[in-house]
Amino acid sequence: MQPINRNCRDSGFSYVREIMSGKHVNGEVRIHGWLHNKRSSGGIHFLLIRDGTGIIQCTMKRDKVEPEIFDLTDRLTLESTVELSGTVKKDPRAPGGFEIQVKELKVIHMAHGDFPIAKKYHGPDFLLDNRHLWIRSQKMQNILRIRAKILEVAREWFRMNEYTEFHAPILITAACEGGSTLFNVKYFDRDAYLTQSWQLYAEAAIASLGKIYTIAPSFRAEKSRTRRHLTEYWHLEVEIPWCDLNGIMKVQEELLTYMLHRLSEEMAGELRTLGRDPEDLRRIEPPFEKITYDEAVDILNRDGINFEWGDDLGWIEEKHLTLKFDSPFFITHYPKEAKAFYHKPDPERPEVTLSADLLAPEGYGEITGGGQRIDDFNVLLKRLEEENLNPEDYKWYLDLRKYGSVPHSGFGLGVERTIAWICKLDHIRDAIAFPRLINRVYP
Ligand code: NSS
Repeated sequence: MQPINRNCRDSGFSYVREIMSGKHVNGEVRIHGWLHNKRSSGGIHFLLIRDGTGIIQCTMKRDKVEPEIFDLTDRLTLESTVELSGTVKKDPRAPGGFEIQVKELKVIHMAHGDFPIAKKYHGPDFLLDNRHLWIRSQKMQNILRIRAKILEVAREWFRMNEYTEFHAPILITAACEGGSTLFNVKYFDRDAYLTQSWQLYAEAAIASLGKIYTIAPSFRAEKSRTRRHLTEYWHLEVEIPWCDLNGIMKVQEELLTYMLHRLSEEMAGELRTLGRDPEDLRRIEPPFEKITYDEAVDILNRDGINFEWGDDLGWIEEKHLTLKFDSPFFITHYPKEAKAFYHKPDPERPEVTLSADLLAPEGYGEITGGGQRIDDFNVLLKRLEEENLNPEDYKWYLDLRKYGSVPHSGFGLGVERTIAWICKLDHIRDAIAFPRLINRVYP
């Protein structure tokens, strides 16, 4: 094996991405990577080499290399790792328009000949069992690169707008989003839980840091098998003091629009490969449409979907509503009973809350949930009791309404749900490398 510093930029190896941008045409390059695919015909081996920055076709002609190299390449198994050198040529027949005409090739590791993922149809369970290998596929590469870019540009927006990143504990003792989806953890001789949201700690931190955000895992013991629920997902959350419901919707509009526009600029190729026209993202502009929960219920009932006022909107209802839209839109003012205890009742109509969910269009549904928080001690205490939560467990959280309470709002965006919509995925599991689902914690 080679020393690890060979991956560094000054190692003498070129990156495939660079070559595919046309930088080295007619020049000599050295690359290293994995054998993504191979075919041979008429004394030529066509190798597709993947190096983590891209995939390039490398052609090896029998009469242009040593016979041993040609024979070795003949035996080269899929996913073997190699170093090779040759001349870069522009060739419209090659995928991406460039290829390397190989002069030398060295095998670093000859892979076992039984790479489980073949060029044929594999069912979803097989691909999930072999996820550690399936993430090498072109589809997963594209999704994972878009995922990384989404978080990169979100951080960019937070930096430009002077937010501070704040971290809260993962091991916690009080539910944020209701007890039914809490994961229990044995914490020495007592019980603890895995966090559902950073929010309650964020409400403490705004008194220290002002406007803050995080990008961190959240956990939900979701017992339902759906296309949009993970048990472990990444949560982008924001909390802002001196901010009301309208203010927090505005923040979401601006942040999401920035993210979508940046993606359409920087990830156009990857998006197209996944079936998403970058123009779909580029044309999205604030303000987003807003309908109230009441209006949503009216639409559903008018369209023959039986839905009772007070229930939370589920998958079927959201799918129905979002198929009517081609841009994200808010549903506001959910009933108290459909939302967690911390949502501030609307002073003008206390049976509904100052809440807003942002729904992705095209049948995808909720991608963010948030709104204005209760800032009054007594109102909060009453809501805890109404929800049968033990105020003792929330003592520190109640303190925040004793010492410098402030009108404040926040939201949480489900990273994988957002990716699923942007990348037009059928199932949320493909928005993360190693999905955790009700029946899956391996690999
Ligand atoms: O439960 S939420 O609607 N809201 C909260 O957790 C707030 N405490 C966030 C906040 O105000 N800081 O979840 C927020 C988002 C929701 O809109 C989904 O996009 C996502 O988190 N979410 C999930 N994604 C994947 N899988 C599951 N199970 C899941 N649950 C929520």
